[in-house]
Amino acid sequence: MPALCVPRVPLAESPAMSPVTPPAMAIDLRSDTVTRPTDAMLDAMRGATFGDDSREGDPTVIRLEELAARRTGKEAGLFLVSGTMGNLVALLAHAGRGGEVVCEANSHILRSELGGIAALAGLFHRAIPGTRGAMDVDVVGEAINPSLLPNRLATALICVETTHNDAGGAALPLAHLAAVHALARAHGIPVHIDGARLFNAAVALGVDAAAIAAHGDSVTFCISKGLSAPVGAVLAGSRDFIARARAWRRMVGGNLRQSGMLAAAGIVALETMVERLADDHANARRLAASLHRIDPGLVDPARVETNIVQVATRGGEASAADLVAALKARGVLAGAWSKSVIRLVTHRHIGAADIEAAAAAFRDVWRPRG
Ligand code: TLP
Repeated sequence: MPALCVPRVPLAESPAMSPVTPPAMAIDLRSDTVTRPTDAMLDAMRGATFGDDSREGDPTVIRLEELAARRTGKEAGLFLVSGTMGNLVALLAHAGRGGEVVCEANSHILRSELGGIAALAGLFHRAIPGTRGAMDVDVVGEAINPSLLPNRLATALICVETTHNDAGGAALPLAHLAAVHALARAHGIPVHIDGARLFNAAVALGVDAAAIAAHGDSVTFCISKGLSAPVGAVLAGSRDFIARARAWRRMVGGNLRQSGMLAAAGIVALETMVERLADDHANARRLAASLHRIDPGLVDPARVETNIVQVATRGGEASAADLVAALKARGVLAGAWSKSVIRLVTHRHIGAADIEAAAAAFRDVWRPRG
């Protein structure tokens, strides 16, 4: 293993290190998915039930699904292994195997889910370019085709993503979500919200998650990102929709059995980890301000709304990938989002000192072009 990699398995042999102690080797800004469970989560997991989710049901999973439904203002919830499976099952339950889905062109569904929308859900998509992750509502209106024509598929679903990953963690304004939802409703088309970081969006907008989810017929959110649970996502929607989604989850191999242990961490995540996301957002703003001081072309601090900082490396001598390698050699793990963009994500294991150290490492490696 390279010296600076965070080990996948904590060094349990070392008596000084509890399973939740971060291996103090690197400042890991690759994603908030690297967050480890809290002690309270591990306690809850140890005490969890072992019912069979797909037979009589597991009481802890049922509690998580009910809690998630309440927090999103929906009738029912479904626990899944990942946000990607949540989106796939939502696509299938809304529109499976027929029709066209309107998506933002750089949405996670189109950019990072390996074409599951087509290969597995059997759906065609129409990509609409967004501004800060938000599709132009008039363009969405023009893209909608309410019913099947001899030469055009009917629009089966509209997807929106908030916070928007590729747009650097932008929280879509409520007015925008309301406008998309109203347009969709006028045509009888459902809206799915990919809210992998729904609670970051809620904290950034200063509203309850339900106020965002109200603008969709369904919503997925991840418990495994900034909320620190080890695994999982929840899909929420109407009771009928979730019953269909449960069947599709089984078909795609996502049926869960003794999953109370994972759900237990999710309950702690929802109950204790939402408000602290504001700290991650403040650290992201601090990081952006420090990088801006190094070179104003690197980051526009005004664009940092949540816990993601996108760093534009076009003005430097090195590619994003080379800079990521140079940062790694200085103990800072980052992700090359594209050839000329580095993504840095703040989370529970990143404190103010880490922000300063990361900015110092960046100052070391940054060589502006000519
Ligand atoms: N995003 C991951 C990577 O896949 C890029 C990350 O590190 O940010 N929707 C959105 C908006 C996401 O950002 C992600 C994960 C997902 C869905 C998928 O969630 P998982 O990883 O649980 O399948």
